[in-house]
Amino acid sequence: MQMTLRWFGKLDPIPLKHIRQVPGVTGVVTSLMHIPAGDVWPLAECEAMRDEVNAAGLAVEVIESVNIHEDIKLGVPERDGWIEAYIETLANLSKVGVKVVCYNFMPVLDWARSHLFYPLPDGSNTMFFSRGFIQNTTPQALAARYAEQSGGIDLPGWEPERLKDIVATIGRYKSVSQEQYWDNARYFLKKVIPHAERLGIKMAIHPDDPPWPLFGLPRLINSRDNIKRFLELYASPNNGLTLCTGSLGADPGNDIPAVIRAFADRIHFAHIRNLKHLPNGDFYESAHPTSCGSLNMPDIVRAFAEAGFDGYIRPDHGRMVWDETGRAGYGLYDRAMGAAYLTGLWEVLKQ
Ligand code: CS2
Ligand code: MN
Repeated sequence: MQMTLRWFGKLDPIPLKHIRQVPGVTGVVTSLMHIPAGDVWPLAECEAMRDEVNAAGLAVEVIESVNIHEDIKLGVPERDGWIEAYIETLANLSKVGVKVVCYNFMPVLDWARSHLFYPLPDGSNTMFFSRGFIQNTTPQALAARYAEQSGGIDLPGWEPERLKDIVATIGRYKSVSQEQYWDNARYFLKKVIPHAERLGIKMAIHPDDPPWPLFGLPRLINSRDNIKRFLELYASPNNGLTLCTGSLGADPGNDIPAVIRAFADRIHFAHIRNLKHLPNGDFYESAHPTSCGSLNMPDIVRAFAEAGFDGYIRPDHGRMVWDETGRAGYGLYDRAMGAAYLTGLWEVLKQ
């Protein structure tokens, strides 16, 4: 297991030297956030990213995310050009030593929450998902709410350039059925995975967050059966999974340790965090320890340890504690506590 922390490059208020001081963390997971989804990541920028991270004494072997252009997900003829660009980005990343690329196949929107900084009784705040709120809002209203609440920091997956045509883009999905969406994923994998194999890059799809449909858009990666179906679309170790406990775990019906055991050889990257289910189906992102949320963390880490997992792990979203401010879910302190907690569990469970 290699412990990492997500870092948003030049847009991140947290310096690499602070990440380096988190015990057990040997690398960062990062991306070139300023490049619009679909455009090629120039080699020189990939090299500069690697050099900056390495100079801080950290590795950069995982990218999260290389986002997929909407035309690929929609399955329109223009997709072939975007797929070629995607492969070029993978080639450039392989040249700077990247081993795993995390990505998602969610239409239009990446993750969604009703509240970015929901206050908890202990004085910290965290991301919250209210089903009622989301049912009664629109994607534009949600985007505006995030823009207002996020303190001027771009949120991953909610970058302004992706959102400016949000209504029109969602409209384009009206003609895409769930089955057509599966076909579009298969088309992407068929073109891209042979190159990933050639380049030594493991592709690791991130589950849909939350794992149920939003705003009538199709969903793929939300359950054990659908993960199986996705991995079978292209049988190759390079067509793999990011196991995100917080995303899959928002549905109490998902048995996370069982999912880990079922697909261990295809899991290349893990986001491990806890969340708290509320009786009405709402949830919030809790601190990592088992006592704080609804997921059993030792059971999850044990499933990885028993499978001989040697991929990358990161704590996922954290709360904001100790008056820290910054990017929702991505402050330093709570994620550092999460990393230390997970490292401790791993030490014990590997014995
Ligand atoms: C998620 C996503 O883990 C996360 O922060 O909420 O933003 C995730 O990074 C992407 O879906 C991966 O492509
Ligand atoms: Mn995640």
